[in-house]
Amino acid sequence: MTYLAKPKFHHPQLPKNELGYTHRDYEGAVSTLCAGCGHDSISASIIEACFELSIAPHRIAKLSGIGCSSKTPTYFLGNSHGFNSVHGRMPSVLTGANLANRDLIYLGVSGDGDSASIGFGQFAHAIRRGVNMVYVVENNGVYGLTKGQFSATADRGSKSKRGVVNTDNAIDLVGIALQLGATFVARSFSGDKKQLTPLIKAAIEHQGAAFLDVISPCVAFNNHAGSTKSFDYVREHNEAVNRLDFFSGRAPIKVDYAPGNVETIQMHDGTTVALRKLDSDYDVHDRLAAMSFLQHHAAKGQIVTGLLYAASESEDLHDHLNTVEVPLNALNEKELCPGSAALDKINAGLR
Ligand SMILES: Cc1ncc(C[n+]2csc(CCOP(=O)(O)OP(=O)(O)O)c2C)c(N)n1
Ligand code: SF4
Ligand SMILES: [Mg+2]
Repeated sequence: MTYLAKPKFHHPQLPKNELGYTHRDYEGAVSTLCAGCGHDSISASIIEACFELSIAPHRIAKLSGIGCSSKTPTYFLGNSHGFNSVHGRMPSVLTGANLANRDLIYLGVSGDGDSASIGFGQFAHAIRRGVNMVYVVENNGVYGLTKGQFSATADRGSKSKRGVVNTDNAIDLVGIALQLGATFVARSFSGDKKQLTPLIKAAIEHQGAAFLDVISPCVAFNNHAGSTKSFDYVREHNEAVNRLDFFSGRAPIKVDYAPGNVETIQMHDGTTVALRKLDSDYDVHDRLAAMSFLQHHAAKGQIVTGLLYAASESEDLHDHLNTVEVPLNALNEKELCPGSAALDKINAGLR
């Protein structure tokens, strides 16, 4: 058996969302990951975000590559579409699916090995094309599934469980995503549900390429002294740029009016995201400033978390390609084969 089904029984008084669904309707099979794995906490935040947004599960397509992280879609959204692809190939499969049916919400789940090593090129091209998706990297700095080799996001100088020191420079996927034009870029920590859940909600509502790097300690191979992706290290070096409260365009989901410097962002589709800024001169709409902020804090050994960049106006691959509004997989024969007269006209235009 490759997964354990959860019993269907649940308490009749479980809270329901606008659609009448409970949390249980957004869960998947019982996780087979190591107890305490950060990836399971990310799954919990994804379940919470989709429940709170009242998304009908059949409107979501979850896609992944290979790794412990890429196994997680089995453990959430059991009633959604899913495709577990090949190592590092999730972005191209997601791009194809998105082009064929633009009506679904695409959730790409990957690991640091899956996206920063074998799938680095695929990651880069999906981001630079502006595919409308939520791209989540569950980043533990190791290849967890294959027993803890350093991944390309492991910091130079960090130590493996066996005491080996990493001599390679690290790839910061957040920096790369900013440089490649992602229109929503954020980083969080698996153990910070309060920050992570609203970020996932905002990323889902964002129209365009939304990238979310989530530091997710691997309790089996990367949660010891010397690791820069361990719980303790991240807690000590975390620099949060803002606190995010998310309000959907349909109905307020969570409101927190505690004193502080609050900035409300108007999203492309009319929804709003409110940020509580900790740093008074941090501007989430300034890509260049975000890049320099990131580098500046990385040089000080600080991991910046929060919403680093959100474009005020964004567009996606369908806008770039000028595709029709109707999903391509729903076009009928008449629309697909307009007849020989139309073909003659096209041919004449090419002469
Ligand atoms: C083409 C190919 N090469 C190598 C592997 C072996 N392999 C499986 S998972 C993995 C790394 C996974 O690391 P990551 O994406 O960081 O996921 P994690 O397990 O850490 O969550 C590798 C190298 C494979 N399955 N397919
Ligand atoms: S090996 Fe690491 S990444 Fe994989 S399930 Fe265990 S703790 Fe999680
Ligand atoms: Mg990994």
